[in-house]
Amino acid sequence: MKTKITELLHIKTPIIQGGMAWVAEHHLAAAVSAAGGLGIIGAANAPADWVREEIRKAREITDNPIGVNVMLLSPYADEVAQVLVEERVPVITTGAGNPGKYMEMWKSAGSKVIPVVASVALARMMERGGADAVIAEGTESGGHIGAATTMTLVPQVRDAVKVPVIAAGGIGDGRGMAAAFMLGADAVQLGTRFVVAKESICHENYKERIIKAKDIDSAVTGRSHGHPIRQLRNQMTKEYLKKEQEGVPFEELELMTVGALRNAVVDGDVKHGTVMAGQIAGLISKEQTCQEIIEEIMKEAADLLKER
Ligand code: TUI
Repeated sequence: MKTKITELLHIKTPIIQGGMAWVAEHHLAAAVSAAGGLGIIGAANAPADWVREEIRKAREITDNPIGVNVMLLSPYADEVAQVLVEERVPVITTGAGNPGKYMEMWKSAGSKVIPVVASVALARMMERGGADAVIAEGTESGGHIGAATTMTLVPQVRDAVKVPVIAAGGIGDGRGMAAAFMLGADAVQLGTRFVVAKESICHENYKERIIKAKDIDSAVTGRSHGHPIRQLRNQMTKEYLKKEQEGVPFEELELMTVGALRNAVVDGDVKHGTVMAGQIAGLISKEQTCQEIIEEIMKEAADLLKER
């Protein structure tokens, strides 16, 4: 399928894998890119040297383009930004903030820059600042979320900017992809479905938790202090939400979550750890290879879009 995004990024299929902390490392990113989508290495809170190594390891697996996501709240964001220039990363996505201060250095290095936006205002600002496309991410997503739904955000961003729009949040199959295209998207970004990919190094307990999840199994912690995080309900969210309701200060709540995502993803502690996942987790029923996932979604979406 050809779209503005496949042309811009030199990829075969308009499916992008989200840059998820701890999960989106070189095995997953390379597998998605090898299957024709765009794999993304999630820099998250990792040091710049780790990011450089992951880029190089991914490049040993596939010659197809691979991107990197910069989580702008990271203490290493400046160093990571520089590594991406040195490594000539073809596609850079950003999350959890405004990447304005890096735009010039990345653009002059020849990278395509694609910020995640959670509002029309930020989409407009990013376009003015030179973004090559934007990812309109709805509140259905896992992890750090904005307020607008994908259904409402995507068409409004579509109307507000001229650059291509990638829809994210709540998309897990070909129906979701076709729907996003109807709303004006030129590509989709999926996270949760790729967490359970065979090539994902995520702990089996975490994958199993997603596969067993039901439609209303997600909770949002941190709303009271302006850092909302969507994750699957467990002992951790129960305690956190209770403390939040009691008005426990932000600093104390933060202490509860230190290392909690790693505990879930790497060690498989899905009871006390943070199990970030989107609302679409309830739809995801099996572990498949990235190639199977991409082929299945593309076939389903193409059939639906043909029926128009
Ligand atoms: O970034 C994400 N999702 C994430 S990042 C993450 S790691 C983390 N762990 C603990 C605490 C905080 C983060 C887990 N999930 N998605 C992209 C995204 N960006 N969603 C929403 C936004 C966003 C929100 C506001 C982007 C820009 C923005 O504007 C703020 C500004 O500065 O204008």
